[in-house]
Amino acid sequence: MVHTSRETHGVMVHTSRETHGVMVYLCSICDIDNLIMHIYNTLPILPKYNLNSKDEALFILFLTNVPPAQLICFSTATMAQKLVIIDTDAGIDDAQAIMMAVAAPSLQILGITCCFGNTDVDNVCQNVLLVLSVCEHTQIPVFQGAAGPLVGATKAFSDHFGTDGLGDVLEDRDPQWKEKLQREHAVNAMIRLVATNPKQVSLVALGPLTNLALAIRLDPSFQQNLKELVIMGGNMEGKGNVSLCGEFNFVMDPESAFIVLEEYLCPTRIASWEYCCRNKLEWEFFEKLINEDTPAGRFMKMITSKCWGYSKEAMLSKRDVYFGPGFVSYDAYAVAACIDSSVVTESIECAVRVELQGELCRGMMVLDQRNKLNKSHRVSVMKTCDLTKFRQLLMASLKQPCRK
Ligand SMILES: [Ca+2]
Repeated sequence: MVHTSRETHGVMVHTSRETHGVMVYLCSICDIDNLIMHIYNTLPILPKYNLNSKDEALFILFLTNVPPAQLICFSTATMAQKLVIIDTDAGIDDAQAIMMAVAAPSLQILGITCCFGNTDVDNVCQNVLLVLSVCEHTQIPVFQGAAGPLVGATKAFSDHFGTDGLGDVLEDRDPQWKEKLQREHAVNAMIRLVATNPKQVSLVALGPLTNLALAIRLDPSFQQNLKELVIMGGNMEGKGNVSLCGEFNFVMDPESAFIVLEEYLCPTRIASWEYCCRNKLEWEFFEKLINEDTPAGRFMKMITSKCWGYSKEAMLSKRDVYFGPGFVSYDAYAVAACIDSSVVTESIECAVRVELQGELCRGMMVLDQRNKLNKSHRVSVMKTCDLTKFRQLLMASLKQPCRK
């Protein structure tokens, strides 16, 4: 009878092909009256419903003549959601990660802050606006942030995701993009949003950490009011992708990475480059992913179509040398950990520091597993990933647009 199910933080939706019915089980923190209103707003053509019970906050709703696909997509905006700010340098993997975040019913994205990185910050802003447009989540505010690192000139942008960050295949850029940005600077927005929601916001950092370093310089209490920080960046085995020992996000602004890892004392989780690569997925899965026949799927297929970073052949002489063949969507690992901490099955708890000197190691993250640095603050360095759950989150991210 039941052929589809999804479980997310106390919400379970079952639909049956025969009756086109849905059962919604709610945990005790949910506001049932708001949910009923929301279902009516989302599905205004509801023919009828029968409310069976509110006992113990268990709520079963039967609907008829509503396609299951619609039901699977209805919003859980009235649920208790995790508040999130995403800081990004929007390349292709950031686009994937943002899609995953906006698709997750358990997240409420307060804003997306932009930083230089994969491309210049103007392109990053445009890329974020475009991704939100594809997913029909243009209500999420986007803020422009740092255009370069704290110290020194901006390094040449990597062409890993094309010069525009999204694979150099987009022909029609939105001439009105600047008008769609918020006027407030990204760093001010981060400080304001966190101060307004103390100890409630998860900050997910997917690019160079410049905005985060600036935030703590402008407001030293910023990090104290964060619920948690999740970073994609750095390395844990001394293997580098843009330098011998350095990972891209940290190498683009080593001083900012240093400041963040020394001064952010909130709970911190790090998806290093090696973590992502060691938990790579099969290229066959990538093919399945980009062949989702949805606006998001078609968009992802287009932006990866000419990008060597998503080429099985091009990777043979690069990442594969260390880790063997596989497809890696770096930033999505950090968002997945934020959505569901059980996606990470093993972590290393230790102090870390970023090397700022040296010809070979500048920008490298060092793990202090023997506590030689005598740092009291320890972070959680992700080690292994539940790939089944990760695949599910990736697939859900491309089934968009989808109302939350
Ligand atoms: Ca990124």
